Amino acid sequence: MKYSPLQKARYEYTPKLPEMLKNGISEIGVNEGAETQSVADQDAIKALFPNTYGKKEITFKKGQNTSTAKLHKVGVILSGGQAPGGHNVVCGLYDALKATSKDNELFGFKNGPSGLVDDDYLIFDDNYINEFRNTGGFDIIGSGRTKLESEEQFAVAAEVCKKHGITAIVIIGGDDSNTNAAVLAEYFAAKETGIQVIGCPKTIDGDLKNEDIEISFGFDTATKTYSELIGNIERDANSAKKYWHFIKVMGRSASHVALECALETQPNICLISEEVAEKKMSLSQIADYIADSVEKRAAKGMNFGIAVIPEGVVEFVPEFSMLIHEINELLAGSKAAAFNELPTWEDKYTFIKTGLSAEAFAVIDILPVGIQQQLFLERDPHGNVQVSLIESEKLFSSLVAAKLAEKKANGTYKGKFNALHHFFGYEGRCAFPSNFDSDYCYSLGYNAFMLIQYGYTGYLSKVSNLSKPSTEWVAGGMPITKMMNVERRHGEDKPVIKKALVELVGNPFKYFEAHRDEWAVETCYLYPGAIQYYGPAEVCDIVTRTLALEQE
Ligand code: FBP
Repeated sequence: MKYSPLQKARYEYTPKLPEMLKNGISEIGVNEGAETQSVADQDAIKALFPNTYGKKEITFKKGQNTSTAKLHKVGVILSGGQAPGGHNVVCGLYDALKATSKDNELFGFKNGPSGLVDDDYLIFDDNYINEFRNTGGFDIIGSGRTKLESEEQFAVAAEVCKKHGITAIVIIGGDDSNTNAAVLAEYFAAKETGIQVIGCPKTIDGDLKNEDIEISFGFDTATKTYSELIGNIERDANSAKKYWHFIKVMGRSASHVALECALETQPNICLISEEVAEKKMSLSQIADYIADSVEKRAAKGMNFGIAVIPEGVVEFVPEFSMLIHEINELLAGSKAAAFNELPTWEDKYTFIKTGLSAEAFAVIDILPVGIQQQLFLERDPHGNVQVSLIESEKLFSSLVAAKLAEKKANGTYKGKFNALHHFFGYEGRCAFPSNFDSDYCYSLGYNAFMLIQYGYTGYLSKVSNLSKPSTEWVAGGMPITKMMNVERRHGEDKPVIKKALVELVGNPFKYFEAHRDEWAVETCYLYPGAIQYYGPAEVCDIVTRTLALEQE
């Protein structure tokens, strides 16, 4: 069998478009709104983007298409981690392009932004693209994490575009990739290349959002996939009644994924990195918080539970950040070689003890040996600790076990604690996109072409009013510079799109906060089940709890 039954069925699914994009290209008019300003640091951003700053907000409407007809050759790039729906962005872009003229062409640059500078591409046709409609993954052209940020790269990109007659590039990526899209758009405009750049908001992490971008695509499907799995584990835990499951979910900088999964499944514990940072929580305090839930549940005869841990949490623990900083210093440059040559872990441990401050060593000392070794042995090519590789689910379960051992010795805890560990990340990034992501992504791609046709550059494709049925969605575009501010990155002040962390005053966190004490002690699990693609709208078209609460 070449295709699974669901894959075949999904090829036939027709993604829904917002009302104003539905009636065909010739009947899509445009409204230009007010001029925009960056969210902060206006003077600095304006000076850095003299050609693309301050442009107007765009909304499409039903009406006469007033753009000037021309042949369009467009290039598309997928950038960064996979997110369900990426294929549909490409399909929407392709369909709009071909609906305008059969002679229009879509180039797919392969394996991420590097494909553009390496001139590595394919040209889409119906047969090729039809195999990817409504499917997960980025395998349609591949993705990559190479950054397009230097003038040399931009000059090569301009040459490649000129060679093929390409006059617009669509970059599908997260906050970093779209920041680079804005810089590229400014470069192309300053050099009068005539090449437009349009971005599309992607990332399962959900941290590319703001007052204009309500949600990045992929978040909906990925969190529904993790929530299904967490719900299944909850049911298993509640059946067997003998394990505490420590479940790490993706989300390196922000905890939107963990929070959404908690809202969907009501686990006993969910850590939120942003809260850990705000309250300056130590590892020991976090372990106490979890151990308290274990103890209270054990007192009620429930020696089982679920703890959801966001991937990036340890970076938000102040003492841990200090430790990482000291390790990076301790092993900087040639010192790493001396460390690597030490024959045994005991020798290395003595080296570490002498090299770190007493405070940093105190943190090391409470970590399980496996994590200690991970910190020192698995470093990136620059010699830095790879925080994302730290198995924080194991770290916290072992800290909790130590706390419980103390409680047992004091006679306050009499339960049993058996921990199991899981990491849900890659499982969700390439799932078949939910109907929401199928529709949203197709609309983003279609809309990106409309922005190109109307001649805009440096814009992010924007589809909003997303908690409503797709007929009420609003399609348009927002200058990327509007989302930017200046931040210190790698020792330099840089114009960047502001990363959206979980807001502790926002509705989703407030809802979680209001319920978590009960969830910590009682068994209040919710079982969301698998994503539904066919059936009644109330099970097929549900938006995330985060989006629904944000738009309440
Ligand atoms: P993007 O920010 O590029 O969308 O990727 C996010 C993510 O899925 C994170 O949640 C995860 O930490 C990371 O990618 C993993 O990256 P890699 O695919 O390089 O292992």
